[in-house]
Amino acid sequence: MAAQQSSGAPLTDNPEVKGWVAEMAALGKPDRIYWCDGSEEEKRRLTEQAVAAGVLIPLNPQKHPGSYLHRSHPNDVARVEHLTFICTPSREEAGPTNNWMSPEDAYGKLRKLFDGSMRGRTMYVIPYVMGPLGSAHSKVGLQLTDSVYVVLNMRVMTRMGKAALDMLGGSNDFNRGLHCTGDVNPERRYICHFPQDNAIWSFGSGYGGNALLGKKCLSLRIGSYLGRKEGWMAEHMLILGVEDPAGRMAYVAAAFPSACGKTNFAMLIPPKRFAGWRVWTIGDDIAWMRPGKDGRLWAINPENGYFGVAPGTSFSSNPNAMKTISRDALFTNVALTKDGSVWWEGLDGEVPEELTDWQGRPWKKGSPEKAAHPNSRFTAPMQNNPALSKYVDDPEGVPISAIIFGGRRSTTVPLVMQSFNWSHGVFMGATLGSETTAAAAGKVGVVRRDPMAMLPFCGYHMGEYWQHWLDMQRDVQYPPKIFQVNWFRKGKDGKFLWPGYGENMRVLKWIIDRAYGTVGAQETLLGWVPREGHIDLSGLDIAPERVDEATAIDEGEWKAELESVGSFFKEIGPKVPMTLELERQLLLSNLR
Ligand code: OXD
Ligand code: MN
Repeated sequence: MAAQQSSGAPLTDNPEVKGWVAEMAALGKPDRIYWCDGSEEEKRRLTEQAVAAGVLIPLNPQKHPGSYLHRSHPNDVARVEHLTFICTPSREEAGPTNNWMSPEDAYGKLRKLFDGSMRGRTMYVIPYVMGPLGSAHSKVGLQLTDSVYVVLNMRVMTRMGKAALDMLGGSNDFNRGLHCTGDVNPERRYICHFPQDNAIWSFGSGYGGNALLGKKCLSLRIGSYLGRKEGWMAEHMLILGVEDPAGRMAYVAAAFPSACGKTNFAMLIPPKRFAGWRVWTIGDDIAWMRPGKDGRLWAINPENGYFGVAPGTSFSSNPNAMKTISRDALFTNVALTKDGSVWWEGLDGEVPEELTDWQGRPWKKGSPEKAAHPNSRFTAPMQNNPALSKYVDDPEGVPISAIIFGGRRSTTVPLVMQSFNWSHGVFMGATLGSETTAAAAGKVGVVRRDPMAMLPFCGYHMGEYWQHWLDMQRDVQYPPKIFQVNWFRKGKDGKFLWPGYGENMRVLKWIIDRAYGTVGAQETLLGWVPREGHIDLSGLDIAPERVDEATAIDEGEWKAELESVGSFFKEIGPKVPMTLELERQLLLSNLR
């Protein structure tokens, strides 16, 4: 093994950890090994090195204290679902919605790529915890990487450093994550998950979801597998707390497909009408939920920061996010202004005359090309969020009263609907659909089914995952009530029927009141919906007919919907739980 630098001594005596790191170093053959301790001094030093190497560009310290810009390789700007594999002994375990490779093939292929791939580079050892330090519900991971950008991002997104090794102690129960940016060649890019080994090997990408292994890879793909094995749930959900003027708190978890406004919803600021109400953020992307001793479902956010989509984020869409990224933030692939500030499409104020675009090229106002990449991101510590819940580090998490599933649908799905019971709620989640961007072009978009918003993130067979959801009811005496929402329904005029953003508070309040059983609803063939007077509309400047239209149910549209769900179930195959197919048939048989 190559020489270590002075801070390269292992920070643990754990023989399993040391043995694995040595084995992986023998494969990658780095020049140096560096163990991250997570200290402030280390952050300063690594940031300086990243700036010197051109990996980070310092921003104007007056406008963006402690913040930096990173430009990724232009071919490496998003998650790569087609290069993401679940490597289980049989294809059947991965199921029809995942790419599959046998562990043998995957290890064989990747070993060749990793062999010598860190020559001339430093291999960073990142010990990290997903979830509050010391919580019995948290998981320890170790990520090895050749990327200082990854180290600095993992530092924000996880509880990282010596504390993780201390929490692990002498245990062998840790996720083994190996990452190498390689030469970012898409031909040699693989994100491989080995659920049975609690291992992730990621090669050829430096992008967030592919390279920050604690996030999608461990917290969702491996997490969902572990959750089924151990009796809990890893979900693509935000968690928020709603506090009423009397100080009563209710916690809600909500799943929306990527880029449907989860971060905005998690940081919602109630409108004027709701003076005295507060929404507190627990998490904006991932929830780990488990049955508590008191019979309720309890949730923690495994993450420690936000990795949010920049375009569209502004003081009008999400003031809390803007405050969160006002300092100590890392920006990836946004545009740069002349005075060292960041810019993206949808930011408040005038479009600057001139910018440097996300690829470092000069850009002029009016250019047909976007200045910031549409998937450009910010990474920011959750402690910066003015709406951060004080329970975010609570080792037990928070009790969930309601679960929400939401997609982007211009027709069919009403503003809000409550399920009849748990299994009907699971049906709502399993059949969640969202429109592709074709909808933005004015046409009715193509609906892609995205069950529980987990299509790209479920680490095993989708049918078994649904069964696991159904089975959880047995272990949760007081299950959360389940709802479906749709902020994106359009009227005949092609315009959105509901104003969204902060006004979603009105829907949230109905949801919470329903969970407590303190507000009315109308039973329909498809679920419970609010009727006139049930949703507080005071101070909202929209015609009541628009709200009626937003909450209406069209039987013809639903017949088509349930038939399309039938085709989707056929794609998933014989593992679709009988309960869900019966739910579908029951609803269908009720319609004329
Ligand atoms: C996503 C994300 O793509 O959270 O869902 O980054
Ligand atoms: Mn996400």
